[in-house]
Amino acid sequence: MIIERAEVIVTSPSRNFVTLRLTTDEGLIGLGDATLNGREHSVVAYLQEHVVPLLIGMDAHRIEDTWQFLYRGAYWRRGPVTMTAISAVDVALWDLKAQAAGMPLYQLLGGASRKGLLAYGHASGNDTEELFDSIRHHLERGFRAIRVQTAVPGVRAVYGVPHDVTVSNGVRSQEYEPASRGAYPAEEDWDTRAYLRHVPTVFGAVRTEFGPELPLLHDGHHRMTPIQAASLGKSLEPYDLFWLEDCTPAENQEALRLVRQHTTTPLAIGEVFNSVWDYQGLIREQLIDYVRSSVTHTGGITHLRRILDFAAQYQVKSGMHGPTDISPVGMAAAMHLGLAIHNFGIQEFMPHSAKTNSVFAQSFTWKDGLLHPGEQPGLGVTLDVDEAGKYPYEQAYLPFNRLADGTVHDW
Ligand code: KDG
Ligand code: MG
Repeated sequence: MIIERAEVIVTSPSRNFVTLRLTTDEGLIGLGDATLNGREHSVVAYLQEHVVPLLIGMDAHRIEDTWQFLYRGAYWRRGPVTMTAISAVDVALWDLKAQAAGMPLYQLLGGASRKGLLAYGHASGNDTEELFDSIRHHLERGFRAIRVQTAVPGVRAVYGVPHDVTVSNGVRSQEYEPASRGAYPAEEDWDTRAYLRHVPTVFGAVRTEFGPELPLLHDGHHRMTPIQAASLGKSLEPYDLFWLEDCTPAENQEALRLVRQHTTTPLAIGEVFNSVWDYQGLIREQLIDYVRSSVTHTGGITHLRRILDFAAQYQVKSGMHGPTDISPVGMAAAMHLGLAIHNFGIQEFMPHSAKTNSVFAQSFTWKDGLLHPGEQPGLGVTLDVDEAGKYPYEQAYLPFNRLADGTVHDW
């Protein structure tokens, strides 16, 4: 199975996606997600200039060898651009191997360990009424676990809460898309003390309204110092969160030690990580409970599986990143891996738009609150190249934060 063509396809149906498309001498087509939100073209260039020329003529069956060749052969290790590019190649090769074997990818990874994947949706609101509506809306759509994000009094725009809620036929659109198209990032503002005062009151109200059973999650989005994060974890304990995500900026693994000493709220981290080395201390010291990495940004199935196998030794589970900036190809890879591993925890699931789905045909199912990647050979995703061509790339940036005095703060 020889790689004859390797194309990097950039398309923007609702938002930007980058996909690596490999074609073999037998005419099989394998796909890999290479989308790095807000920095898409860096991965396009990495792939086009430095990786595609190496792939032509290669044996597509040699997944491990190709991974090591791209990782070690580059000399420069790790980093989101490199690891996203390697992931795209790795996932496209797994897609091809599974198609060649005539089985869905999860079968090649060891077969199903469960019926389907518990997935959480994103509920949010500017006030309690909006938030409750949004939670009900997600429950009606089948979600059995809900991430709760809320506006903070006095703060203009907050991560996770749509600024412009659209209402069509009486239904509010509650999907939050942080990257905004334009030539400059949107500026948001932030006040950690106001946030720390407000969030526990919101979770209290949600528990009173929806009862003790519903798994609730929350994303701190890297904004707190370790001691602030410890204080939030402690004040949320009565509301029994499934997890508190990214409570501190992720670069400093030691910060989590301090947080852990003060709270039993489960911790999830790692959507901006890209290798096992980012997790080494966190997992070995059992400072986290969930690994947030996506297949897309962490060196593909090959490398994320290695992280999750390491995590399993310490009872740390998966919680793969799954916002809309993980393309349908990346989501399919996550679903196959999640179905196969033993230490699956939960999958983030933010459904893609109809426009996105017109470019990427998918075979996953969503039933009784569980995702399943489907039974088609390979990943089960195809890319309609003509349809993709209708949506050219549009510059888009993630927002950034400033404090009241103008200081740039983590977004
Ligand atoms: O590209 C950035 C988003 O993927 C990120 O803001 C989403 O934090 C996120 C989440 O938990 O889904
Ligand atoms: Mg997050």
